[in-house]
Amino acid sequence: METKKSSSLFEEAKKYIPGGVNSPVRAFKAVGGSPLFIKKGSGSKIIDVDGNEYIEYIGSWGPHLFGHNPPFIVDALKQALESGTSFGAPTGLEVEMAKLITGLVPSVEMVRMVNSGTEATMSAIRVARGFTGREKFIKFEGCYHGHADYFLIKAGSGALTLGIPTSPGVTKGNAADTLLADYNDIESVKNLIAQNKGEIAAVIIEPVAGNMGVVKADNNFVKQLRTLCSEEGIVLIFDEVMTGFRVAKGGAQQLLDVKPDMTTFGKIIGGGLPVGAFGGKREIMEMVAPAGPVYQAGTLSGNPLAMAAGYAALSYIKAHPEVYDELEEKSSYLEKGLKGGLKTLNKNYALNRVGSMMTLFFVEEPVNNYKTAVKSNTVLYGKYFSKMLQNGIYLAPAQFEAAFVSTAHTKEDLDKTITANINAMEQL
Ligand code: KE4
Repeated sequence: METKKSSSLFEEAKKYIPGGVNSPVRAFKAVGGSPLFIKKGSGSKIIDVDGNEYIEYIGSWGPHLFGHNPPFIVDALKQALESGTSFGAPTGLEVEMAKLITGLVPSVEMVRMVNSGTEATMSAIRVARGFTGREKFIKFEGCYHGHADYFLIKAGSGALTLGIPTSPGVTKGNAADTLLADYNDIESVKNLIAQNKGEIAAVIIEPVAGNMGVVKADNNFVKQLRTLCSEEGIVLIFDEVMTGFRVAKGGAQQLLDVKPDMTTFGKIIGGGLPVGAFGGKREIMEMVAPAGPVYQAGTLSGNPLAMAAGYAALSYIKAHPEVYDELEEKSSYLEKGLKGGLKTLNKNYALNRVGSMMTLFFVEEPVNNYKTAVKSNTVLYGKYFSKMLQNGIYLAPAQFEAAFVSTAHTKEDLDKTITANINAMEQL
């Protein structure tokens, strides 16, 4: 597999961009070698600058529920472009987008658009603090909520991958208000609440974790979390940046049948363009400027181009809820095929899947929290990743990420992946 052009581009990139990439997890640091520079995406495929084609499961880390360049999103963008890219003034499409999101996710009565998942989560924490008058918040080890200072404490995703789950540059003051609980462990939450009685503004959780690899939240755990937050006047925030419109039309909160007080979104709601959002109960969201005193702003928030792509994506979901049946059928087919391969090779690695997001952990025990996830053999994962790449399958270049199936993946793609998995595993 020729990758000369990618390698020379990477050398050039490192002169001008920290680590040669605009987001750390893209740098292949966790899997070795240098990253592939992508020229084109189409459906379930991407083509790198050396002309190699891959069946890919990153989907831009989640946004591409329908694969690359679905015609209905491309057409919406082309049309929007004719009228201008951004006005810094309200547009009708933003109202339609807000109505669409609040219509699809019942717990969200009002919503504010932003430009990334990080903006969404950091804003949600600020609003929860403003609403409660409290300062501390609880996050869970291994969950990643973007790169705002106070989240980078035992964070997942790239922070975990690069072994900097608690980042330099985060001040003691910032870290002091971040309380850490264990995923799926309600006692760890109860203890923190008891030790910080009346001081906790919010609990923020990935209701299906995707950033320590995919880890399901136990339904009973989440229901107890809901009860605890209601009893203590704590704002329960579901970070659905990854799971929103991914695992179900109504997100993970629909699967769990638990209503959070606030929800954060990203990825899919941008249809491939930079969009995030936070929303929730009216009484909480009315705190947000200019309606209320909690300031939050953004030059390009709700811009017409991003709204056009996001609105096209969510409108398609609303009109075709059967996409989730298709995604479930394809994803369970892939899961069964991968597990079948592992079985024939007598490997009992953990494979966690929720809907069309899944992770194969290189550890032979169940993975249900951070402590079990980090037992994974990341060196072996790196070798596996490279073998899969040589077999034309592009997975997440890091063990602590999710793989995403899109509606564009065909049965042929899935069968090729299942075969490549056996070939790669045999060579480890
Ligand atoms: P962004 O700021 O990257 O748009 O969103 C941050 C974020 C917030 N919450 C959850 C649950 C997330 O998964 C993310 C971002 N996810 C990672 C992938 N694991 C983004 C990939 C990257 O950092 O390049």
